[in-house]
Amino acid sequence: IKHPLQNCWTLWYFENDRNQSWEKNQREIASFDTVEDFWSLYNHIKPASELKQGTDYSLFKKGIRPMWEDAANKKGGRWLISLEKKQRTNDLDRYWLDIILCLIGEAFENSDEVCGAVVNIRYKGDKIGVWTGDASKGAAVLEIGRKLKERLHISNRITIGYEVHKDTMDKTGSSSKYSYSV
Ligand code: M7G
Repeated sequence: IKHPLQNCWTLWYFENDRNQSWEKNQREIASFDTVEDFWSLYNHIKPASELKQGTDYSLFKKGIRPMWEDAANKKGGRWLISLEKKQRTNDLDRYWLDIILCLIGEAFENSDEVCGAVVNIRYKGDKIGVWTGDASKGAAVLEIGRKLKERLHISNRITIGYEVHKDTMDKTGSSSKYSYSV
């Protein structure tokens, strides 16, 4: 018997094709709801560090699309981990796997608030976001942020911020406004 997960999760892949809308470029790869099926999927896809620039992996609870517009995301936001270019070699794959294990292992006290996570492979610096469903639930958002930092062994000298999707969407300049930070 396989070991069941509390939730069923869907892995998505995004590749930028300018002839199609952003939403259409999000492709569902596979869903899994057991530990064993997670590892067989994980072991046969490329690690994030080997993806092309401009692509994303997203892992979301089944039924939630990896976009702001989804009903489960529209009042939410993300904890954002912005990596320096050189961290692709050392930290990116480890962070992404640790985050996946936090998600599917329901590591947070407020795991119900978690919708999914996204890794963006970008020339200017890779990013990982952990998406939660309700930005107004401050205590839950902060607990998730603190646990993330702890589980990823991110130094206390580094601050990570939580961005409300609405603010990301309306962002005019490059300055981002964080609603919470830990
Ligand atoms: P990004 O890929 O999150 O980061 O956003 P990047 O700037 O480092 O590449 C790039 C662009 O993708 C945004 O400006 C939007 O045009 C589009 N985009 C990103 N997200 C997460 C969404 C989304 O959830 N919904 C829609 N409609 N567009 C999005």
